[in-house]
Amino acid sequence: MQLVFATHNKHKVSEISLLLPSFITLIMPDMIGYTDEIPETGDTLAANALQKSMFIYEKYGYDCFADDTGLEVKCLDGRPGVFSARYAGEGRSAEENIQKILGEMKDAKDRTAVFKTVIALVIKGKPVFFEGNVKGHIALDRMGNGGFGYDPVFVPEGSTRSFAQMTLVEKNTQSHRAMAVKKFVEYLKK
Ligand code: ITT
Repeated sequence: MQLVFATHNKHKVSEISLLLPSFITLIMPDMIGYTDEIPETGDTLAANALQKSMFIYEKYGYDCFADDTGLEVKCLDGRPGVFSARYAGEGRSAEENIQKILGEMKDAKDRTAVFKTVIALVIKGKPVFFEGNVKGHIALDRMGNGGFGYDPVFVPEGSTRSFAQMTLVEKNTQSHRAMAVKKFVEYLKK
């Protein structure tokens, strides 16, 4: 089965590839000639995931899926949430997003947070959604150099290490994305 993964994020591709069974062949947007930005202008993770996968489906006719992810921090009233990619401003780096969160949480006692992923799968134009969540907390400072995005400051519940201090395989045993992908794979197996 061939599926386009509507993303330009290579880290997501590496994580997800390790979790997919061999009957699924991933096609990346550039392999079908699409190298521009994939629009995501919704105000929920589900809306953005659907927008990304529908965009490719409608343009090229391929069955497709997309992942939209957000970090919800309790003491920031759920921010950055759906705006996680551009929290420090349009075009800003992951490092700048991290520094903004750490600055806002300088005096925070409650550092709990949830990482959420929604995957939207579009087969023959019909959407299905899969969600994965992981609870954890925001570290006092960045820890580790692995992973991407907010990984250096997110410590999942039950661990003392951030996602950036874990191997891909370890992150995949407990991450928001892995939880959503497992549900997605179960669905495709049926
Ligand atoms: P797409 O092309 O798939 O849209 P993206 O990087 O824009 O890639 P999202 O909108 O889903 O992806 O991500 C929102 C933000 O959350 C962005 O800043 C990511 O770096 C970050 N993020 C997503 N998944 C993450 C993860 O597993 N660990 C840490 N940060 C993550």
